[in-house]
Amino acid sequence: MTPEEKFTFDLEGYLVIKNVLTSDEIAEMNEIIDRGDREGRPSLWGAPFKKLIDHPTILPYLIALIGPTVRLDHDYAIFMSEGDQRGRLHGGPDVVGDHWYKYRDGMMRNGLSVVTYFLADTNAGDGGFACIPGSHKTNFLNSIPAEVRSFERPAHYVVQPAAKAGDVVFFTEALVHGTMPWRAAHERRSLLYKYSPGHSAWNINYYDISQYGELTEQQKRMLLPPSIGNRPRVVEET
Ligand SMILES: O=C(O)CCC(=O)C(=O)O
Repeated sequence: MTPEEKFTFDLEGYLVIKNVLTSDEIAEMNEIIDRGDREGRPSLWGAPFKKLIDHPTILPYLIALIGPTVRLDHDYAIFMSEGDQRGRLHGGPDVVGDHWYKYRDGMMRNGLSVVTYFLADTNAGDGGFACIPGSHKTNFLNSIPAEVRSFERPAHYVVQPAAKAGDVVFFTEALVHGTMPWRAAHERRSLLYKYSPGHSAWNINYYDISQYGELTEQQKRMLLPPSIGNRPRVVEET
């Protein structure tokens, strides 16, 4: 992570990481989705999706923000057509649970965090992922009005980041976030790969690596169930 990315993540609780996927990769994934793979875990939809478990551009962010024991907790896709609605604003730093953000001695750490791959453009005003920048550090989580949480009343502190196909939004679940109604004529296509520190789990269902065919040693480490004693470290390729 660059110093400016560290500054921005600490300040806002999310990052837009540009051009993570190539146009060939986006086209290949969209073709597989067009052929009908739209249900369940995207990581099981074939090689291009399996690669996202430990994408080399994203791995340094996972290690810097979640730590070297990072594990994939769960993954799913969001598809939305014009007029579709989903979840209101939720998340935020919680006292119990796995939504947390900490800083100490130059190190940032997070509980459950999300890597969202955009397979279609999301322009300003299209809807989809929205958040309250900086709310991962709020002390007044319960003061967000219900009508702002439900997007019935716009508020200047709620933003909907624009991202192009191939970009990634990385955010901590300690950030207040949700899904604005989708307003664009084209389909929203997002893949959400959600990671936790090695000692924790959000999802009760752990990965069964026998479903995945061939996996690299790194991918196997990242699909391990939660534990911390002697857990193998995830490493960046050199
Ligand atoms: O990308 C979105 O629409 C929001 C996803 C969400 O609400 C979540 O990850 O909990």
